[in-house]
Amino acid sequence: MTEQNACSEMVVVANRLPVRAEITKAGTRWVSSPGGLVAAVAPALSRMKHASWVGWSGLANGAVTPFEHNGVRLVPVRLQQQEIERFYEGFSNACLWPLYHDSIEAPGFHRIWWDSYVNVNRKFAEAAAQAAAPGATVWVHDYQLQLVPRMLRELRPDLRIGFFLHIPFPARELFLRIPWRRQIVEGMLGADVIGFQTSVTAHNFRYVAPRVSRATSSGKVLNHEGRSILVGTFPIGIDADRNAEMAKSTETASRVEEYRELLGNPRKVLLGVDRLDYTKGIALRLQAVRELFDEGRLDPADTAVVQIAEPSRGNVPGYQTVQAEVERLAGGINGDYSSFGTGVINYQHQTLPFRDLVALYRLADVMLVTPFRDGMNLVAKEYVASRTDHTGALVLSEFAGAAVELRQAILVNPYDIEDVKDAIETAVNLPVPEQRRRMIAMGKSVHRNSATAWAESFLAALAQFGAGSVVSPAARV
Ligand code: GDG
Repeated sequence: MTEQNACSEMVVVANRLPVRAEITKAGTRWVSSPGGLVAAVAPALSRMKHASWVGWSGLANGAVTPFEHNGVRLVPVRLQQQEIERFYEGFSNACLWPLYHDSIEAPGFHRIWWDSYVNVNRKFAEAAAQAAAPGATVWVHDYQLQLVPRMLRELRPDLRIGFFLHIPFPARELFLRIPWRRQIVEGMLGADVIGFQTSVTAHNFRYVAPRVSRATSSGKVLNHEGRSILVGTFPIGIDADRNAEMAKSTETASRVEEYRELLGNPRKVLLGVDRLDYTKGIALRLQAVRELFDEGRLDPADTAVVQIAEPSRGNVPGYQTVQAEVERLAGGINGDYSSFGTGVINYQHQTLPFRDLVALYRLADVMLVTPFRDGMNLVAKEYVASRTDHTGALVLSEFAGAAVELRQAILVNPYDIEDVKDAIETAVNLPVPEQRRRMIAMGKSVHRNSATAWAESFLAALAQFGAGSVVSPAARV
C-alpha cells in the first residue's frame, strides 16, 4: 500500500464506476452514466471529502490509473475480456441476476463462471484495500461483489465494512440451489452491516445464513466468527428535491410542450422508463395496452404510449429475446392502430438525458412500472417527485420494493394481465382529486426517504456496528 494510494476515509466499491468512456477522435472522455445505483449513491458521496469509488470502467482491459471526476477519486479495476464474459455476463448476470429475481430466466451454474467471480471479487477487494486509509469506511455494493466484504476484512481488519444489496435476496428454496451458497453467505458476513431494500428480503438472508454457515442469529443481528453483524432494511431513495426542481424549471416546461407536439397532442400519455431487462415487464404492459385497444377500453386515436428502453446487457442470454418481443409488440400495435405520421407506441431503445426523462415524467398522465420483481425501482419514485402539481397516476407492481412505501399507487400483480389492464384503465380515468390525494401522500414519502437519508441511515448503522464492535442488546435495532 503506498502513501498516495491509501488516502480515502470513505471508499465505495461497486461493479461499475459512475462514469462511462465516450471515445471520440480527440480521445477518451468520461461522462456520468445513469443507473439506479449511481443515481442513489452519487449525491451522498459528492458531499463527502476524500472519497474514492472503486469499480470497472466498462471497457475490456481499460486503463487503471485513478482519476478525479466530480470531486470523487475514481479507481478503475481492470477486467479482461474473458472475465467480462464469465464474471459479469456469466455468473453475475446469467446466474445471480435471474435467480435473485425469482428465477424468471433459468440461471446457469457453471464452475468456470464461479471461478472467475471469485478471482474478480479478489481484484476488487485488493483495490479497495489499497484505496482505504487506516480505519476507513468501505461500502460495498450489490450482487456482483458479494465475496468482497470477507476478502477485504482478511486484507484489512481495521476497516469498517458495509454491504448493500440493491436487488432482492430470494426466497430460501431459490437461494439454496446455488452450489456456492456457503461461500456467498460467508462473503457477505465479512461486513459489519448488511443492508437490504425490504424487510422480507432481509428476513430471507437471516433465515438462510445460519443454515449454510456457522453464523448464529439473534433478532436482526447475526454472530459469525466472534463478530456481530447487523442485517437491516434500508430502502433506497432518490434526490427528490433536485428532481422536483428540474421538473418545475421553464426549460423542462418547454421540453414538455415539444414532446406533446411531437406526439400529436394526445389526450392521454402513458409512459414506461426501464433498462431493457426481462425483469421489468415491458412486453407485458404493451400486451395489456394492446388488449385494451382491441377491446375498445382505450382509444388509440387519443392515446400515446412512450416506452424508453435503455440498452442493457445485450450479450447476456434472455436480453435479445425480450428486445425482440418488445419490438414485435410495439411494431404490431403501431401497424394496427397508428394513423399516418404519429405512432401510438413511441419506443426508444436509447439512453436519454435525465432532463428529457423528467420532461416525460411531467408529460405522462399515467406511469407504468410493472416489473415481475425489482429490488426497489427508482423510476416510480422519480415520477412521483416530478409531479409537483400532484396530478398523474402510478401503476406499480406489487413485486417492486417501491410498493412497500408507495401504497397509494395503483398496485398490480404483473403476472395477472387482466389486473394490469384494469389498473391501466383505472389510472387513465382517475379523477383529478383522487390523483392529487394519492400523489401528495406518495410525494411526502419520496421526499422524506431520499437518497441522502438512505445513505446517512446506512452509514450511521455502520458507524455503530464498526469493526470488532461488541453489540449490546439495546443496540439491536
Ligand atoms: C437496480 C435495481 C434498484 C433509465 N433509463 C434512463 C435513465 N434511467 C435511470 C432512471 C433510474 C435508473 O436509471 C433505473 O433505476 P431502477 O431502480 O429503476 O432500476 P435498475 O437499473 O435495475 O437498478 C433496482 C436500484 O438498483 C437502486 O438500488 O431500485 O431495483 O434493479 O434512476 O432514471 N437515465 C437516463 N437516461 C435513460 O434513458 N439519464
